[in-house]
Amino acid sequence: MIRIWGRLSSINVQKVVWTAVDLELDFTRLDAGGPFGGLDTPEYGLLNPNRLIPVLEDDGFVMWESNAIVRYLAERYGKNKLWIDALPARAKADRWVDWQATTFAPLMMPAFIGLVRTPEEERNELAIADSLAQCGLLINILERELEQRPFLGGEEFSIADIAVGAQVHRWFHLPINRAPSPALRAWYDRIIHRPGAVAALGQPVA
Ligand SMILES: N[C@@H](CCC(=O)N[C@@H](CS)C(=O)NCC(=O)O)C(=O)O
Repeated sequence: MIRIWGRLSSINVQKVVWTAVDLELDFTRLDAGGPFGGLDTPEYGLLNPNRLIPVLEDDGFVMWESNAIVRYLAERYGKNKLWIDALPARAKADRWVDWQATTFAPLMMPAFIGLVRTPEEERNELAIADSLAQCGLLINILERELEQRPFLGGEEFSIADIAVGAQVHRWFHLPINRAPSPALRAWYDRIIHRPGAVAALGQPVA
């Protein structure tokens, strides 16, 4: 039995849910974190000593760290689907999964928290502007990449598109004016109607 712990408003939970649904896995998601709480119990501490979401339980095998979970699910259940077997193609796709977590997510965090989760009168406008400027540079990188190929990993949809797709979903839902990025928008339109994306990202961005 597969269980995914975590509220669906978390991007890290969204990536895992998107992966599980696209792999057609039978799983249960349990709300935890944010308003649902539950991360400070002794039981949860045994699942994830960091007391963060998501956590995956797969028949007694416990995993935390969202992108590691995405890789695990894709390799275990997604051969010839979301998982690219051959190197170096896999490595080229895989770098985008790390890029989402180490570069894109932290740089977007001040803009996302500021514009989506903070009342207007409490916003740090300088931090938001800086974050948006940095994100603009990353969006240009994605635009150049997606002018050349349909998906981040090449010709096929892969976990690279899931990780970066969940982040780009947030970008397109920030209440800002955006410079046009037609290749990125076309890619987003290609991936956003997949069952996993609908299940993971179908609720309002919050
Ligand atoms: N690097 C970790 C980060 C996990 C993380 O920061 N999770 C946040 C939600 S996105 C969390 O658990 N926050 C506490 C809460 O939701 O109560 C991962 O990718 O899994």
